[in-house]
Amino acid sequence: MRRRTSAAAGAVGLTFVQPELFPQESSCHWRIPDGSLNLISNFLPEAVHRSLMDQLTNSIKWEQSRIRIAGKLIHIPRLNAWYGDTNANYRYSGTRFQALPWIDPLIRIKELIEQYSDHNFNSVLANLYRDGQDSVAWHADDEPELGKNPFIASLSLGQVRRFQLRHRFDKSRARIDMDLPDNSLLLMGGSLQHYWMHQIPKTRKPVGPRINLTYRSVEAI
Ligand SMILES: O=C(O)CCC(=O)C(=O)O
Ligand SMILES: [Mn+2]
Repeated sequence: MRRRTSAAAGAVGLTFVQPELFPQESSCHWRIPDGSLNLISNFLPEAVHRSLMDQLTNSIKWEQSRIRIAGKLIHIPRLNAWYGDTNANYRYSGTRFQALPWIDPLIRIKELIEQYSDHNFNSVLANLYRDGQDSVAWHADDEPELGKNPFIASLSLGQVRRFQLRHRFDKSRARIDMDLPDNSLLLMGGSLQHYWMHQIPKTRKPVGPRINLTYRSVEAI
């Protein structure tokens, strides 16, 4: 990763590298076993961030996906869309997603995250949480096409929502709760997807829309 700074509860601050590339951001590294987790605040420069929520709300081809659970097709509680290189297809709970061709804002964000993180991506899963009843249930991003130790970069825009992680095997580990604010970038790497599950729970609070973009690299399998 290019640069990191500052600290928050449960996290440790690291040192600056190349401050000229992302002058506005600050980041914290969560010291957890079995994986790596970094949260960067104010990631995108304001000129890019300013109109992005409206732009993505209007330009992404949002779909209501269905997944099969116990033989039944059910609507997932959010809208989503999968963009990527031509052969970057993805399977999730029995549903196959064919990548839509990249659109300009998604490519520009991809390039900024690649510059920052020193990782490359060939696809992005976009999620739209319309209100507090939209959510994503406990899961890990551990599908075989994501490779052995997937590096996933997750950009949040709009309404702040709670993100939770729990260890899959070590029940003595406390659940981690963090809020993902507008324009924050969560980097998940190492063995995190094998040992930890994550979710965005529903909330009864009156909350506005949130867009989350998870950049990934999928392999043809
Ligand atoms: O919305 C988020 O922050 C997480 C989304 C997520 O975990 C996923 O799409 O796999
Ligand atoms: Mn996930």
